[in-house]
Amino acid sequence: MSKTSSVEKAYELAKERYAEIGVNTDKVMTALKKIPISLHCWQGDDVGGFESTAGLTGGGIQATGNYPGKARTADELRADLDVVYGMLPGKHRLNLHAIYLEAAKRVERTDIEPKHFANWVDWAKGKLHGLDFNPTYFSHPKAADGFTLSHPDQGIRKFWIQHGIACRKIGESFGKKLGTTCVTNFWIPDGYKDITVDKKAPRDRLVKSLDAIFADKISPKHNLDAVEGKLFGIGAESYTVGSHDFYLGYAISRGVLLTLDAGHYHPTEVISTKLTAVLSFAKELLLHVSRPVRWDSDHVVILDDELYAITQEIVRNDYTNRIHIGLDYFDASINRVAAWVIGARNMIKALLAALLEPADRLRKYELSGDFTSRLALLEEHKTLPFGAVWDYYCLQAGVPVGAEWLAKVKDYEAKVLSKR
Ligand code: RNT
Ligand code: ZN
Repeated sequence: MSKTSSVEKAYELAKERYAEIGVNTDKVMTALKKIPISLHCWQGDDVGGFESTAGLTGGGIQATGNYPGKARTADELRADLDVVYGMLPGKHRLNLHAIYLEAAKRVERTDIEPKHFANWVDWAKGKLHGLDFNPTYFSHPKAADGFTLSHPDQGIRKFWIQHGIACRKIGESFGKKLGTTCVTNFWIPDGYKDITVDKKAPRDRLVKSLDAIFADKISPKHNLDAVEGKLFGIGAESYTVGSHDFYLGYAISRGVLLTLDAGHYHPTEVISTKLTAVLSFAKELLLHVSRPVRWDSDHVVILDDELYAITQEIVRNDYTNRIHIGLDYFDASINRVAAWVIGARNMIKALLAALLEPADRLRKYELSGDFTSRLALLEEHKTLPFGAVWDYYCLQAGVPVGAEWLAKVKDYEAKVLSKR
């Protein structure tokens, strides 16, 4: 039997099994096609960007590993991304950082403009990718002491406010040019390494800086702003100005999006449990799906319990229009293209698994107090032939089925990446 016909046959059988529990797999695949994932550009070059050759410095984040073949130019990064998107069923977005600009001469962060991202926009237009954006508040001399928007020095704060304003304009231009809303996400590293006496003043300054950045109204059709909190960073272990609680309050009071990064909480705290809580009050969320291993390590996203839990929460509560899904990890210890593909395919797979759930039935059991049936069905559901639906979904989309993609990435590595 050919691979194609065995995938089709397995799908027909799987379709019957899901129909038994009231799930229509064809409808599920149609729904899945409509959910874009925003791929993070920074997996391709260890968060280096093209502003200088220094690579990632400061910010309390770190890409570890020295696997050969990282992208050195925007053209190389786009070529790598084309390979990645070719392995993913569905149409997906790209999440850019300000340091991925293209300019003949160094442009200061306060002065960046849409024109510095023209090649990205042309590429995105041609390939039908939406674009998202991030100001870069690290890898810069003015961020070297670990403070940016909450810096005690007014001049430095002003510099970073200007950067934020410039970035929102770039986000707006993406939205306008591509006809799909750009989410511009603000994350800053500000914090202290050791016991902090005045935890209030930096937060007061951060509120003011953010308010100044967001003062100009931009149509939400073109650009949405998001703020991302975290618990700690390397060198900022004791105090983070932009903590979760800080940004939860900020986002809700100002009507901007809150970003939840899976690696930004205490080790046993998960973001999946927060979605319904935050969306009781906030309009929309941005997710940075990541995998923390003992710390905010940004490992490649795998199909683990938390990934399933995140997608179940999104699907069960019909949040696909209120939650923007982005990935955020950077592993430099394995083939970077493969790292992208593994994480992104897992994200889509987990969404598929969640869509295949007999949610109405489970809800009825819960409401009627039949917790026995709830648990029984949840457990039985885990071993239904979800892989057969996934394979068929890939086949239909014209992308590699199963581990077929790996040979293609190895081939690309031999022909392109290893020559860098
Ligand atoms: C850092 C944040 C932030 C970055 C990117 C590169 O802890 O997660 O989102 O990873 O901006
Ligand atoms: Zn993040």
